[in-house]
This record gives sequence, C-alpha cells and structure tokens, in this order.
Amino acid sequence: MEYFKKVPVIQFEGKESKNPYAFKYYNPESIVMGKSMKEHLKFALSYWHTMCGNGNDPFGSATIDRSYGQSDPMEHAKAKADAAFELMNKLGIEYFCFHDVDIAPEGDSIAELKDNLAEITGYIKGLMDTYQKKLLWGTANCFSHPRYMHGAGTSCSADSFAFAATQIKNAIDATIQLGGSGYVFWGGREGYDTLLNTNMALEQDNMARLMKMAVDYGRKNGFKGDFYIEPKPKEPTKHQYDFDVATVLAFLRKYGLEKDFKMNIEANHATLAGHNFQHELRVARENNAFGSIDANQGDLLLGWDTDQFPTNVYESTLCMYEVIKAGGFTNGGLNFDAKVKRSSFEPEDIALAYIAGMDSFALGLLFAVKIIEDGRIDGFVEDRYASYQSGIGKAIVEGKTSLEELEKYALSKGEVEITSGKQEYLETLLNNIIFG
Ligand code: XUL
Ligand code: CO
Repeated sequence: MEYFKKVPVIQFEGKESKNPYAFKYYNPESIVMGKSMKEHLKFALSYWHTMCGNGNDPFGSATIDRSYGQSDPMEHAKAKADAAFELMNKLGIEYFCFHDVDIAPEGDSIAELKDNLAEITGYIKGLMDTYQKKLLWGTANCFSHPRYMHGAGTSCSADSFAFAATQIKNAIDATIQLGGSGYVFWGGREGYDTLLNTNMALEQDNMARLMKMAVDYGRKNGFKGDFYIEPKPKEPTKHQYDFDVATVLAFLRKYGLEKDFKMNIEANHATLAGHNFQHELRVARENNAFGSIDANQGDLLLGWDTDQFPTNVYESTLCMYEVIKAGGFTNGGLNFDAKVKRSSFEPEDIALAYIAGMDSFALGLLFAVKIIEDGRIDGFVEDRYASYQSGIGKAIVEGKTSLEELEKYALSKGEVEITSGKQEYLETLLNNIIFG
C-alpha cells in the first residue's frame, strides 16, 4: 500500500527548479568541508508530529487524517510504521525519533503498552532493515496520560514515579533493540504550576534519581549512545525545571550526571526561554554538552510552542555555524520536531514541509561554511579580545596577577583605550557573506 501517492522520490534538482517535489539546495551527496551534506545534517523524522499529529488544537478538532486506513489499534500502528518508512524513503531521511506511545497503542494498562511496544519494535526493526534506516533517539511519553498530571519523575505520587520508570525502562529496551544512538528526557510536566503545593527540592532530587536509574539500566544493557535532556522553560507547566541549557548544566553537575547527558536543543524552546537558538547551542557547545537538535521555529508573535517547520535561513545558518564549530554531530542529528499547520491537511503537505525544512538547513549549512571560510567574523571576534594575548591580559587569563597588581597597572594607565563593537557592520557583513 502506498500512503503518500502524490509524493515521488524527492531528488535534488537545483535552485532553478520549479518542481515543488524537488530539493533546490539539499544535495545529499555533495561534499562540503570534506563531508557530504547528508553526513553534516543527519536529518531525522519526528514520529509524533509527522505520523500522529492530526491538526487538533484547543479550539478545534482534527483536520488531518492519520488513520492510515485502519481502525484496529495494532493494525493502525503497523500501517503508520509502513507510512513512516515510505515517507523517509521518499524524502531521503535516514533517521527517525519516537516516543513509546507514538509507535505503539497504549492499550488499557501499562502491561498492555509494554506488550504492544515489544511487538511494534520488532515490526519496526524489520522496516529499518528493509529501508536501511536508523534510530536517532527514543523516548517515553511521560506527560500525556492523566497519571502524570502532577509530573512523572517529579510527581508527588510515588506510583506515578514508578509507572514513569516502567515506561522509561521499556522505551530504553526498544531504543537498544533498534540500535538507537540516543535516549531523550523531555520533562513535559516536570515542573510546577504553583509553589504553594510543591516540594521543589524533593521533586528535583527524585528526577535525578530517575535519570541515574535510567543510565544504570541503559549502560548495564549495552546502551552506548548519549542520554539527552531537552530544555524547555514552560508549557505545559508554568515552570519547567529544565528551563534552558544553563539551568540543565547546573542540574547535571549538582547530581553528577554530566558525563552521561548532553543537550537536545530545540529552537522554539530556546525562544520561549527568552534566548535565541544560537545562544542555547553556544552555551551547550562551550560546556561540551552539545548533543542533538530538534529543528523547528516558533512565531515570535505567539507566546507558545508552535513547532513550525524551520524556514528562517538566518536561524539555520547560525545554527549550522555552531554545529560545525562543535565538531559536527556524533550521536546526535537534526530531528524535525515540527508539525504542519492545521490547515495544511493534505497528505502531501507533510512532504512539502520536510522539503522546506531540509532545504533551509542545506542553505544554512552552505552559508555557515561561507562564514567560516570567509573568516572575517571569526577574525573580528579574535581581534576584539586581542588584549588578553599579551601583557596584562595574558597575566589575567593565566591567573598570574592580583587585584593589587591590576590596581598598580590601572593607576599607571590614565584611562582605558577602547574599540567599537561594530554590531551594525557585522550584521551587514553577514548579509554580504550570505548573499554574495
Ligand atoms: C515538546 C517536545 C517533545 C520532545 C520529546 O515540546 O519538544 O516532543 O522533543 O518528548
Ligand atoms: Co522537541
């Protein structure tokens, strides 16, 4: 059965092409800085938005048919998997990411979910072999079910904690069985709505306990990939503990988890935290915690996580600049945690959306390479801090001076000679490099 009949296998046709079903910039095999575009970008399909998202929102019901022609839950799950691999195949996407409940029916109990997940994992393994696809990361959905209304690892209920632990154990098993290179913790409800009912210290200690158990279990069972935390400041809770990269780093270090965990950074989560995407990537990179990316974009006029397909090329350029500076992806990749708009309801819209995202990141990669090869922006930054390369600046960075010595130096100087930050010049230089 073919699910996306109007979608052909998407080829690179170049920027002059008028064919909507063609890549204009993403040429998977073309070599950029010694690596193919495909290797640089490591695109992944998000199972939840892509295969499950039906366009419903708080004001209206589903607009998109994701039934795949089936009503029996297990048959539906299998048809959905067939459709997912058809789409990955047509788009030339090598990786995918899932939550347990995206791929397997929840059933009526956690025991049924366990059995369903085991069965579907086997089914997906077969499709992965047929289509030569890989799992980027797996995760457990410990936020949708009513039992997690107060959180999962941070719930006031020890039973909710135990159920979350069970889902996580089974999702780690599925991730290992499918050869996944990552396992994600996104703390959807790991936060609070009011401090009036919250024991914050116990909740955070418990979250760390759950993560430690997950690491111990995964490592004991042969999982060699990375664990990730995906920061997000709010939504659905008012305050989510994994607020941003800096907050997560402090958490990991407090509980001694920093060796096993890296960051999965999502663009729209960065903006919700009052940062930009590049900021979050930079903080992770400079702390050796850069892991993977959830690529999407928000709408700055809307205050929530709109999870739109990324088409802002400045954003993708500065993202890929950080990725290259981080040495590229190792276990991570670029997962499109993005959904089509509610009104983009035709089956082929999802393919067009992926083409838009993939082409935007291909452009971002090409422009990031141009920035690096041009060298003027990096050179500007280096020159800006040149005063730390000799004299008193060198003594400061080498820790070889003191307040007394610095005072002596300052008093002998008269006043500071300072240079401009030249932001406007750099912004037009960026345009100049991008547009040529
Ligand atoms: C929610 C979100 C999640 C995580 C995985 O905002 O981004 O889909 O990526 O749980
Ligand atoms: Co995400």
